[in-house]
Amino acid sequence: MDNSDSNTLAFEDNRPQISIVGRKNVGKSSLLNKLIDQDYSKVSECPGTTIKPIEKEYELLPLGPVLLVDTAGIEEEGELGEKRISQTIKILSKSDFIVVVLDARDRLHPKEIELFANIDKLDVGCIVAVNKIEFGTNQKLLSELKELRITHFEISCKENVGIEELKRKIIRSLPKNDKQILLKDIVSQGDTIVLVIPESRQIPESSLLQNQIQLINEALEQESIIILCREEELKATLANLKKYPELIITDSDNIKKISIEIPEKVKLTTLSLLMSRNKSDLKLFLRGLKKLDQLQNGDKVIISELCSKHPADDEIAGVKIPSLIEHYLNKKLSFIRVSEEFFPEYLTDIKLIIQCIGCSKSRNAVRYKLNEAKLLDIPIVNYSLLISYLKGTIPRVISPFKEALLEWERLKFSSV
Ligand SMILES: Nc1nc2c(ncn2[C@@H]2O[C@H](COP(=O)(O)OP(=O)(O)OP(=O)(O)O)[C@@H](O)[C@H]2O)c(=O)[nH]1
Ligand SMILES: [Mg+2]
Repeated sequence: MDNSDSNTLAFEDNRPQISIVGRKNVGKSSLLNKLIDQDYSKVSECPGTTIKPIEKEYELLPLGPVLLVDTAGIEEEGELGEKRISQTIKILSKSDFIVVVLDARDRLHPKEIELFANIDKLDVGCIVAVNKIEFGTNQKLLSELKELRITHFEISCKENVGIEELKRKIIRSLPKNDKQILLKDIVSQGDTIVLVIPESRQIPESSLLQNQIQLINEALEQESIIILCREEELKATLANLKKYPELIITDSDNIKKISIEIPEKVKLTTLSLLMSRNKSDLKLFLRGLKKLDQLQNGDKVIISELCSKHPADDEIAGVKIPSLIEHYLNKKLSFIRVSEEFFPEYLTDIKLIIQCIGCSKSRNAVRYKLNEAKLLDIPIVNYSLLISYLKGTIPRVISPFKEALLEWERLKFSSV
C-alpha cells in the first residue's frame, strides 16, 4: 500500500518521533514495515520510491505511542533533490530519535557523512542500521564507521535478521518524557524566594497564572519559603526579612531597576527566563547573543513567533524588539517576522534568529525551532535573554543557572 499522500507532520504532537533516514534504496521503507510488521510504506527496487515523509502512528510497547516516519533518500538530485535536502533538515529537527539506514555493500557516501555531521549538531539519539547484510558487509564501511566512532546494528530486512534487537535498542534509547521544571533544581530546602508578581504584558495571562502556580508548588515541594509581592512592595517586603532571600524572581520590564537596587550577591532572574529555559538551551542562546554585537547595517534578522496571536505579541515582535536592538547597536537592520512551522526556504543569509519563548507552546515546538537553527548554523537567542542583555542585566539574570553562567564566562574569553 502506498501512503505517500497521508503526510501531514503534526506540529504539536508530543509523541516521540522516530525518523528513518538514509540514501535511496537502502531499505528505509522496508525497515519501517518490518518494525510495525505491516506493508505500510511502498517498497520497490526502484531508487527514489519514497518521495515525501510517510508517517505511521505506532504503539511501541512497552513504551507507548510513537510516530514512525519513513523518509525520501538524502541524495542531491537537481531541483527536486534540493527540496528533499531541506526536507531532511525538517525531518531531523523534529526527530526525537533517528535511525540511519546504510547498505552493507557500500562505503560511506559524502551525503551520509554530511548527515552524521548534521545529527551531531543536535541533542538527539541515533542508531545506525547496516542493512542487507546477507550480501556480506563491506569491511571498508565498517572501518569508516569505526573512524567516525559510530556504533552500528547489522540487519537484514529481507531475512528478518536483527530487527527485534534493533527495536529493543530503540525502546531503550528513546528519551523519557520528563516533566518540565521551573524552579526545583535551583532552590534548596529552607531557601527564601521572593516572587515579584509581574504585570507582564509579555506573557498571556493564562500561561502566566499557570506558571506562577507551578512555581509556588515547586517551592513548597522543596520545603522552601515563597513570598509574593508587587514591585511597589518589594522594598518593604525585603525590609521585613532578617536576611536577603536566596532568589528574587521578577518581570523583564522592571529587572533593570531591581538589579540596581538589590545587592549583587542576591540571585535574581526573570519569570520569562525561568519559563523559557526548560524549553530551550540557554548556552545556545548565550552564544547567539554574542553575535548581536557583530551585526551590521542592513543585516537580516528573523523574529520568529510561535504563539497564537496575543495583542502584546505584535508590539513586542514588531516594535519593541526591533527598536531596542537598533537603538542599542545604533544601526538599521532588516527584520523579518516569521511564524511558520519551519523557516521559509527562500530566506538566506540570516545573521540572527530571535525566537519567542513559546510560552503557550509545547517544549517540542520550541525545540524544533532550535534544532532548525542549529542545522542551518544560524545563531539564535530568545526574547527573554535578548531583552535582559539589552537592559544590561546579563550575567545577573543568569546567576541562578550555573552552567549558563560558566558558558558566559567562557564566551567572554573566546573570539566566537
Ligand atoms: N537483499 C535485500 N534486499 C533488501 C533488504 N531490505 C530492502 N531490500 C530491497 O531493497 C530495495 C529498496 O528497498 P526500500 O525499502 O524501498 O528502500 P528505501 O530506502 O525505502 O528506498 P527509497 O524509498 O527509494 O529511498 C527493495 O527491492 C527491497 O526489497 C535486505 O535486507 N536485503
Ligand atoms: Mg522508501
